[in-house]
Amino acid sequence: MHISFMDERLEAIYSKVLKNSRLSKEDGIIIYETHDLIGLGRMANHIRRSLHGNMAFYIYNEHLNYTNICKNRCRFCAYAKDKAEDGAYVLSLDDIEKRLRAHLSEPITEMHIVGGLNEALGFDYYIDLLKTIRKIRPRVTIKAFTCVEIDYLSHLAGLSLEETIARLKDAGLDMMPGGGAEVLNSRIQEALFPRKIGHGRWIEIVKAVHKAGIKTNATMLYGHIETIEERVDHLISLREVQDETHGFSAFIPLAFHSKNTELSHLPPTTAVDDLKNVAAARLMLDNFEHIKAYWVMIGESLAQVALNFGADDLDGTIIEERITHTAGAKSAKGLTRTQMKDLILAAGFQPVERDSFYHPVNRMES
Ligand code: V47
Ligand code: SF4
Repeated sequence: MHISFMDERLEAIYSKVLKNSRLSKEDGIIIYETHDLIGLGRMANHIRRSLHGNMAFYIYNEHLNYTNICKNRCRFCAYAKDKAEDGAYVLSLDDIEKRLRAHLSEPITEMHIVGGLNEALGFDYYIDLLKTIRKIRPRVTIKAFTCVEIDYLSHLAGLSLEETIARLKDAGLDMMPGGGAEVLNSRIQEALFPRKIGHGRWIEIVKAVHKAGIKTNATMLYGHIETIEERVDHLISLREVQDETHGFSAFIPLAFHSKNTELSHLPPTTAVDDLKNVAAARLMLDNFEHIKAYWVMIGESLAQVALNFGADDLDGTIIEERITHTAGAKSAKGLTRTQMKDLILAAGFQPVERDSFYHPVNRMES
């Protein structure tokens, strides 16, 4: 397909794209610097369509955040609280059972579970949490815990990484979400999340998880203090891990929301930057099959547009999102399956309900 570019630096990048050649760090920097958003979108769309044609995926899922008490207190996080603070909570196993039973009429295929690092909870809580979900929802995929929680749990249980992962897997863990990496960079870690694991440990854990046969997603939190070069380095680090393990399923760019955080002076991300992050991911992450436009963070309307900028997945119904809404997200807290389908259809794509592993879900509609 011929594309006429406004920014002629994109010509050389496009000829690499057409030859399926890997893009360099310098290419990545141009991708973020360029003002030729349409040219960028068309290149990313070319790859997106060659992988997935006109299909756009979504999942019928539910989020569960078991506690917001967290000892890390990352500066960008509006969700975490100290245990004595107003609004701090922890869901007991009974609470979780009740909540799951209350939603049993929703035929979800995935539970997405993450929470803070709450020192009041023992390792058994995590094992019993997985077992409770497995008991009530025997067929859903349990996608739970980030590498940050895995690191914490291995210290809490006094077990090696491998043993910790094996115990969680035995209790029902099927897959892991992509959070916790933020930007893999020590300058940003020191400034924004000094108590949380950094680049080296995150990569060590994700490799161990992949080696145990558990797929994960990957993310990048953008729109705070990171530079373009740091974004590109982050994408290249993920690409290198994927070359080695092939354990990543999807990449999700996460747009920073500053309300109620220590960084509340920062403006929201722009639509241009949101689309660039989707396109950059599609172009740089040549060994990732899926790029998600997470509608919660960029809003339903821009997520539709992102389907033409490299994204092939809008994530899911969620039912009740808490983390980004505490930080001021204006999107809905959850969407119905019909709303997800309608968003995709209105953008000119064919909606495909998928399970956690991108197998199509065929439902007998009544
Ligand atoms: O790790 C925290 C980010 C992540 C804020 O894998 C914030 O399918 C924006 O990882 N503004 C959790 N972002 C969310 C996440 C995720 C979401 C949806 C799907 C998947 C998946 C993963 O949210 C955290 C952190 O990077 N975050 N605070 C904030 N104020
Ligand atoms: Fe805790 Fe995660 Fe929030 Fe950091 S981002 S304070 S680790 S809940």
